[in-house]
Amino acid sequence: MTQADEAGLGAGTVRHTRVLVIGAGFAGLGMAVGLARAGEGDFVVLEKAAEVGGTWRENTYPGCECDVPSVLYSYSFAPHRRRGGDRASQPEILDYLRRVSDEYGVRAKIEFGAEVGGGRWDEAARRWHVRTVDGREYVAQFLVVGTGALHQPALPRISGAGTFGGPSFHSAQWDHTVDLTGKTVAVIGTGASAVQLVPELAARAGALQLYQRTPPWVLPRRRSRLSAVRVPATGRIARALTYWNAELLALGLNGPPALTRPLERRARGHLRRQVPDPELRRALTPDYRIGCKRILRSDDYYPALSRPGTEVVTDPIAEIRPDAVVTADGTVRPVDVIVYATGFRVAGPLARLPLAGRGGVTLQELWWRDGIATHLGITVSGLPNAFLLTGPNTGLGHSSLVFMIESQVRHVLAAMALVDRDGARAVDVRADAQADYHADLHDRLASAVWSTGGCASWYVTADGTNHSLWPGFSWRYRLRTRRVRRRDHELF
Ligand code: N01
Repeated sequence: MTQADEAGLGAGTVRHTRVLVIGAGFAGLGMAVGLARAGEGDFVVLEKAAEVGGTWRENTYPGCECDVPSVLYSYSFAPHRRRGGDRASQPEILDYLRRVSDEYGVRAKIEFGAEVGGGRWDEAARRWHVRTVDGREYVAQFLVVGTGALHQPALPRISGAGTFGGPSFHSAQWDHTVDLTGKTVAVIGTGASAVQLVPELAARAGALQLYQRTPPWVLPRRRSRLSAVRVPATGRIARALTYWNAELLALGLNGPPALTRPLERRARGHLRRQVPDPELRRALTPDYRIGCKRILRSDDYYPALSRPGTEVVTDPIAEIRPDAVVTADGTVRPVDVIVYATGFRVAGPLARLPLAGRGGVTLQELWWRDGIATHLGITVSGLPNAFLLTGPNTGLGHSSLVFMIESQVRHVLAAMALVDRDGARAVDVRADAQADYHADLHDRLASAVWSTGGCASWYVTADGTNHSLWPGFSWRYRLRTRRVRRRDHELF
């Protein structure tokens, strides 16, 4: 059966709506509020879980927080300013999203427990037909996909992993029934999740083994200059100052190595100050350019690694036994619990959602055939009236994804307005406009640190292509997405 067949719909009750939004995380909720604020009342949000929040509902590991200041990692219409510290914890962000969904009146528009199985474009009716896995059917003029980029855990293939006798789980699927007090815990991975959970575990566990394949660059936590000087700034001013401060980093990530050297010096100084043992320091010193992988910010990660009872293991893992992790040098380290802080399958969410566009060709078939290509990371030629939020190449290494989401929401609203103004029913981005955008994007990516910085990361696939990040300033993306250019689109 092809994906297009899978996307076919069965019989049953059908609900008609003008706009169907998939997902009620930051992206889907942002879209819902955007629609409501634009006076568009005829929309439905489908959410597979029983609550809003997306990644902030799923990730509950100890120490989980957002490393982007909350005033920026929140919607512009509801800046989240905190007292004491500029970073919000996971429960606080989840609470913020719940509040937004209530206060902006969009909760009533969300159908919970509605996992989408697929959709197909009906060319004659100019409508999307979407079905949930439990058989509910929807017909919508516009389809907005806000399923998120990072929610399918990646578990490494390690020989014997399945034989492990104790509890083992991924950082995004934390098993809160496991009491780690006094246990010997192995953490595999040293990315953004690990850097947050390791200090918590080091304090709680009896012993901690951190299996590091590549050391991350770690900077001290951002200090809120606003709270330091006690400026009675409004959320809006605080947000603007934080935004422009973050944008400076885009210069370094997209410029020559000389621009990021001061940051590397700062990170090395941080390491020197926090790790007195020269051998451990050597093991924790990265050998690639800062920014090539996500830059981490922590004041308690390095101290946790210097605690008695914590061991940083740099020898590669050879196998896992029922009660131990064995490294390539033959050392057998008994452990009680294994935590996989090993990241996510990047192409996962969209690859699993069959969306059949014009001629019954699915998004996945288009991308397998021609490679992953979009226009602005939002639209795909051949999928009329469908919009991706947090789509390919719209992630950021230096600022807040919420800014990108809001740019996308505005773009979707502008596209809908264009269709209405034109008296048309559908809009499809032209293949040549998409190809031009794609070529320019990948030209700009070629000189960015993610391609040239000498590391492997989830940003870049095995063939060296970056399908994850936006190169350059986020305000350029905002400007680029502000209008829907008539000449780049077919209206019908
Ligand atoms: O995952 P990662 P993450 N043996 O892919 C290692 C967002 N996020 O969950 O570097 C040993 O970054 C792997 O090693 P290496 C953010 O966008 C945001 O931490 O490939 N190790 C690496 O160290 C982030 O970028 C926040 O050599 C193995 C680690 O596992 C994204 O989520 C907080 C291995 C995976 O790191 C992903 O972060 C948290 C193996 N076989 C996350 N396989 C915010 O605060 C993999 N590794 C906003």
